Amino acid sequence: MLDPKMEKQLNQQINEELFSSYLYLAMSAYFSAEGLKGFAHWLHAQSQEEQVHAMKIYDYINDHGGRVLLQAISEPQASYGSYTEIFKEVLAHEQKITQQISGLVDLANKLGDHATHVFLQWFVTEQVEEEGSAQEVLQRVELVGDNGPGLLALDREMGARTP
Ligand code: OFO
Repeated sequence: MLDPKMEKQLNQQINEELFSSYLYLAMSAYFSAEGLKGFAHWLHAQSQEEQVHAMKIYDYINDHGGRVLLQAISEPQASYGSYTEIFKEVLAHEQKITQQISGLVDLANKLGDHATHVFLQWFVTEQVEEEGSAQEVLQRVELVGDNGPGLLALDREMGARTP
């Protein structure tokens, strides 16, 4: 049986993961409109991964006698000043999620909730990967800057992302 405090925070994290999905989908739509299909594809795949994250928590709450309560998802930003700004936002967002996951781990420790502590380890590891890939893309986008051919080459590379 989940402690009510843990249940509340896990429900909040479902919302954060779904917002992440929505945010990356909005960014994907932005790149589609810009004609950069590779970046759009990369962010679309990222958006889908976030739904998987949300569903992992959803299933965990249900499997542990908790109650899933879905909340409204905030509207994501629709336009950006530059491509660099988008990936700075992706990295900052992932860093925020990492902090939230750490907060959940701290709460699980405080409550002596070993099952949730173990469950959250997957997310701890995943966040290292998520921050790493956001950082890598940001560095490349910064490197390429306004260089058209460089941007198109990077777009092709981004389009090759597999789930
Ligand atoms: Fe991109 O992070 Fe989910 O958890």
